[in-house]
Amino acid sequence: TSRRKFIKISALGLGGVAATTSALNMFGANSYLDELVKENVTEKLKRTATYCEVCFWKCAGWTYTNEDGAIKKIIGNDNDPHCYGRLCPRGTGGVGMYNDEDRLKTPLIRTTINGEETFREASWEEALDLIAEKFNGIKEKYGAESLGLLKHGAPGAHLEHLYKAIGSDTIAEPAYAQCRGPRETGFALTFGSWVGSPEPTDIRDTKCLVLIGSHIGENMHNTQVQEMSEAIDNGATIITVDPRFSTAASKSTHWLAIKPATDIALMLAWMHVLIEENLYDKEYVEKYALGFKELKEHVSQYTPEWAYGVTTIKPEEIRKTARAMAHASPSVIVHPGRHVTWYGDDTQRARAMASLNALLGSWGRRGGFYFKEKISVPTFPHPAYPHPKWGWHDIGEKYPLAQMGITTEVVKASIPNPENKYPVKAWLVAGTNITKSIPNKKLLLEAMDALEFMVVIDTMPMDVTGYADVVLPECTYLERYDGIRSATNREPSIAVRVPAVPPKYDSKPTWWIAKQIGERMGVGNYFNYDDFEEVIEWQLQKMGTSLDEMKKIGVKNFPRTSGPLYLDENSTYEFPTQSGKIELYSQELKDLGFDPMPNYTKHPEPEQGFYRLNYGRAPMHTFSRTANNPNLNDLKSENNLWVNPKVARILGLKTGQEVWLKNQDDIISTFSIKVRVTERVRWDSVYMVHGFGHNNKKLSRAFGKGINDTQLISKIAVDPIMGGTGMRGNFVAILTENPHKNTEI
Ligand code: MGD
Ligand code: SF4
Repeated sequence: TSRRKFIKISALGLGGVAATTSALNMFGANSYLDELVKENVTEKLKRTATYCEVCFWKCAGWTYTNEDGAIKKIIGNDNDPHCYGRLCPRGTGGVGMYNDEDRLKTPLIRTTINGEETFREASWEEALDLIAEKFNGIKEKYGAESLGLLKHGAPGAHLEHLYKAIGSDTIAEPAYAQCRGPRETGFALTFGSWVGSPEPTDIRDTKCLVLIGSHIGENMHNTQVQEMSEAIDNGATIITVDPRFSTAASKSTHWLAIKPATDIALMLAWMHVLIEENLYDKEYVEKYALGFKELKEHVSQYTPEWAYGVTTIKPEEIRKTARAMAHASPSVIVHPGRHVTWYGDDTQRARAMASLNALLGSWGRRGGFYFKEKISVPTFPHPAYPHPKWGWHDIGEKYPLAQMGITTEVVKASIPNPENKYPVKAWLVAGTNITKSIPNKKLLLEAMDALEFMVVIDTMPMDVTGYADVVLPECTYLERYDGIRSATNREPSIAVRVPAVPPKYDSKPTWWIAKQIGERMGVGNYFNYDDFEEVIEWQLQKMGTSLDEMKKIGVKNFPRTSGPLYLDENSTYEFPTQSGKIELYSQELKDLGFDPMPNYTKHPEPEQGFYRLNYGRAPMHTFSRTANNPNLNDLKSENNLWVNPKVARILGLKTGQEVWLKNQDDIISTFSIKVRVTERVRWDSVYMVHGFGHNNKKLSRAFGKGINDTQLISKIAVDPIMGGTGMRGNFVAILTENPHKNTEI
């Protein structure tokens, strides 16, 4: 049998199955949230500074604990530009991560008992010794480069430091090739600058916000949602392009129910109208842009009438919306989106968005995109890192403009192949549930099966832990110090994360785990501290503050030093591109053999009886990480399948009915999902929220609830420019009979 057999529940050491009476009743989110609203005892509670880890907006907040050390609530920090004093429902419910009784409690080591693979509990000493021994063995045999790191979130930074100290740069995270990679590459090609997070969108001052598949409101990025609501109150025009009537669409002046996979066609037509009707920002384009003539010529053929045939959006609607954008220019934002790996031509779609913004003169303008700034955190002294012989860059060399590691390429490099120059032999997976976030599970399983060693660091017994040789329980963000948060914004700011309570069970912070492994691997000199508190204290002192001060204020704002927030119209500005100008025509792409300006390509369409599988977010959940959170699970415990009434009629489906899905490659969903019949989705697609359908029975609330979209994403359109994995070209048929009737799951 396979070494990497998924360990389900048989795990001996895990013992004591959680009582099902559960935290759900005692600590249900509704009653809990109500309690928070009513409770007004803040003065009696102690507050501790933190920043949130429930999603990656990293809002700063305060954790309130009572005299018994129990966490009573988490609220936003008023001085934080990431949240303006208000957390989203997930951030408020973050305490559920701490209280979840299903949490990983001790280190676990894979073992075989009576021919069955299982986990046994282990001490930290034993688990860390084993990791160091195996990692050192792989390092000696193949080189440190063969140690791969797949990470996401705060634990990643500590492990990146460990990896670089050992001599490996084989690092990747799904936040690039499965998320925002194409937009970073596309915008960098055009404006010379990443969009980054939080996006430098000046939404609060905008007069027109254009959302192309970006469902702000369901996608709960705190300040964006707050600023969008402010913009709506101020009378901004909102244009939403989405095949689904999203929450954002319901708040919009214009909802363009575009045929899926045709967005580039719409943007080419919009550019056509802006240029043909002389509505673009001539002065700005002349002063700052390169390649306008070529772009004008390129889009001259893409009339709204042509785009109508492709997108199903009426020509007058295309003209009207283009004029609305021009009317608001330059206080207009064609939002770059966030999860943008859709159809494989995603960098080009991002280029089209960037070019539209350039024509509208919105980059560097009030109500458009501001010039972001952050403050750099000094590096705590350590010896220079060794130079790896190869790393993520070489593994992804097929994709010339990849700017970060490509998870799927690391996966491929882990499957033995004599021609592979960059063999990866072990993985450390931290803060990412890769079996739910990286598509093409077949390939992923093949890779995990071939690995010589796999370690997972997580707070929860997520699906990915079932494939590990060693599982290490990290304590939650409320129980640990972490790196200083310094992100780009209008003004620079920093925030600290300080433990509000000691770690529950036998869990530990990743900074400690990294140091322990480092010491055991002979690179202890890179971890010259006993406690991470010392690192933060040293850095804060260098930044003119102190841990004491930061514990009191949580967030410190700094004045800008890089220049004004917007373009100074009286002076010249050099964009950080190769040419110093905004590149409407990209010589760099041309030289690499790609289209220098975006083109529309037709993408496959579902066959009879199949529907495009579209997926997105719910405001109370983040990917797969929150599904078992007692507070958030209580708000939404499973996903639904949105089905158009026309489809429901043909198939005889009713709201609430349980169905299964089969995709174009005959992959059948393990679990079922309940139908929601709604006009809000087009007849050619179905929709579900990502992150449900968990396979690990240890997740007492989330196991088997809803369908996991990733399972059905077996067909991937890879972006040839940067290696992103387009995931929206999968089609599903709806099964009304249980296909697993006689099988045990
Ligand atoms: P999560 O699914 O939330 O995100 O993908 P992931 O990074 O895999 O998994 C996070 C994991 O981190 C969980 O196992 C959680 O328990 C663990 N965790 C939470 N807090 C901590 C902590 O403090 N320490 C440690 N060690 N672990 C912690 C996200 C990725 O997925 C992204 S960014 C996007 S945009 C894509 N979205 C997406 C999609 O919409 N649909 C499909 N099908 N796939 C997608 N993949 C991508
Ligand atoms: Fe936490 Fe919500 Fe902020 Fe994300 S947006 S960091 S979940 S409070």
